[in-house]
Amino acid sequence: MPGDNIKLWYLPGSCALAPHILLREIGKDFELVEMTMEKLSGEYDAINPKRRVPALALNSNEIITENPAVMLAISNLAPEKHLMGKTQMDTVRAIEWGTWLSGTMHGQAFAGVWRPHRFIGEPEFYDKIKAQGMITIKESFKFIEDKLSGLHAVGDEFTGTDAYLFAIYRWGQTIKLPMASDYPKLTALVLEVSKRESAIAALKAEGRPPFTVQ
Ligand SMILES: N[C@@H](CCC(=O)N[C@@H](CS)C(=O)NCC(=O)O)C(=O)O
Repeated sequence: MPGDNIKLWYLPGSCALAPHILLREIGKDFELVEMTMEKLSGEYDAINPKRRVPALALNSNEIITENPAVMLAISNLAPEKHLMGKTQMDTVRAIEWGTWLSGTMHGQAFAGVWRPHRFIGEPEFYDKIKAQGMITIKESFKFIEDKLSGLHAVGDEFTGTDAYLFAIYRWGQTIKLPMASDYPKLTALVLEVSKRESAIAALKAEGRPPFTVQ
């Protein structure tokens, strides 16, 4: 819809895939700004001095960062779609999932494996940080698997939490975890997400191959 002036900064295949999918769900025009690791500093500091994606601009003056907040802001643009849950308690649950996925699964577990320098200055300890990160990733996927009871993480319809799980599941594939065999309930959930027009289009726009279970 004209007037919202929506802009999303993203890195291909990153956690920003989740809000990217939600933007396609709401069906409003938006602008995508593809970033690289190099572009995360410099001019981008004016957008997000934390030097991370996603960042969402609304009406050119509100800049929102942090995935759960970004997804809530997008959901609020089309409240009738209930993208962060149908009831107030669903929304609470979506935020509960989002803060844990962002803080523990992403900021602790995957960051340990991919960004060990964020935890310790001495490179000789990186392998230990990576190994602990891998343990936490596996524990976290197991936690998700045990928690899921159907094809959706929150309520009985698609929400941003499913999109977030989809983005993170792909990282599990990237690090070659046996996702399909070890996490069958999560695999069924992300397969549902992967069939949505929004997810297919978002992967394509980010230059990623179509999703497949490996
Ligand atoms: N807490 C932030 C973390 C965002 C984040 O770390 N994003 C990654 C992409 S998945 C990033 O920008 N990485 C750049 C880097 O590690 O320098 C959130 O949940 O939005």
